[in-house]
Amino acid sequence: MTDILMTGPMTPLVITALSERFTLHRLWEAPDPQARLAEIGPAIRGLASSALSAPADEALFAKLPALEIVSSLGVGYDNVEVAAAAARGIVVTNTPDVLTDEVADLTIGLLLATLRRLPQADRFLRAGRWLEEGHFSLTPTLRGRRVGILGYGRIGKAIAHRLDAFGVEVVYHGRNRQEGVPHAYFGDLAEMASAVDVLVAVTPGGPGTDKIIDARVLDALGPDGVLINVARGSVVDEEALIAALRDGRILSAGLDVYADEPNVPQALIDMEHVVLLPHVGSGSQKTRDAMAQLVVDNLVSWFEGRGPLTPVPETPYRA
Ligand code: 8YV
Repeated sequence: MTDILMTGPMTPLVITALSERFTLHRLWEAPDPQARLAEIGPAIRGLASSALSAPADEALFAKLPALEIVSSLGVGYDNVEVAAAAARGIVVTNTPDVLTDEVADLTIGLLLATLRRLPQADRFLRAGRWLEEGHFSLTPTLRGRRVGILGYGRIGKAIAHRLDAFGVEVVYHGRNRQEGVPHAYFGDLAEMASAVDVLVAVTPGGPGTDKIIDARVLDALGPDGVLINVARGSVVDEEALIAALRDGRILSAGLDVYADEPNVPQALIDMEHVVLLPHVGSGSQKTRDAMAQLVVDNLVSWFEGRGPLTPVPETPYRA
């Protein structure tokens, strides 16, 4: 049977399905993972990985000389060093499409929760403050806002489509202007930030987008501005964000992702006017099961000689 490596725990569905068809090596369970890796590394032909596993990088690939494919859970694959994989002829797959609607739904939920302060209202009621103090304070609103989407890919478009139905204007920024789309393009992120009062980050992580939402962009968003980040923590300069929130240079933020997960800066936790989620964008049972199945299906398809199902564009496979 083909040897597959898993460096960190993944959902039971992946572990069970892979164990049935392959020899699955669960590296995190070994008493000395490095010693185990040295022993089994030469036989490994597939790697099952996720954003939460150890990075799939050159240091790991160097120990896996027979590696053919990395099947990664998640649409984002900044956990995989794709250039190093490409150089070694290793194909990388991710799990696009199956989570698009789920993440877009969650983004709308987070946006409304942030503007209308839903978690704060819930806490207010539970603390008995409705009885003691009367009505909850009036909140900001989505009404009349203009939303800028940073990252107008599959999920970005699904968010924009939902916002169209909410009757708010949507614009976008990305590397390129896209033809035949219903939303206006901004070639410069800071320019878009100054033209909107909600900025939704849904762009891939990695070196190309590292801290692109910096103090300048946040200042352009302005004192009534709200940042929603469902992308990667790396996309935002977290220190600059904390300072902007603390100084009232932006109004609020709804965050699902952080620079050093699961560590969330205490400064954010201490702020009553932000909404913080523990990276749950795709986290429904149904969607995570679909993502897990796609991780398995990519490996099965590859090792049955049918090619990868959802290869990322940077790695060598050509259909
Ligand atoms: C995580 C995500 O990957 O799809 C993505 O890019 O951010 C999430 O779905 C998921 O938590 C698995 O690690």
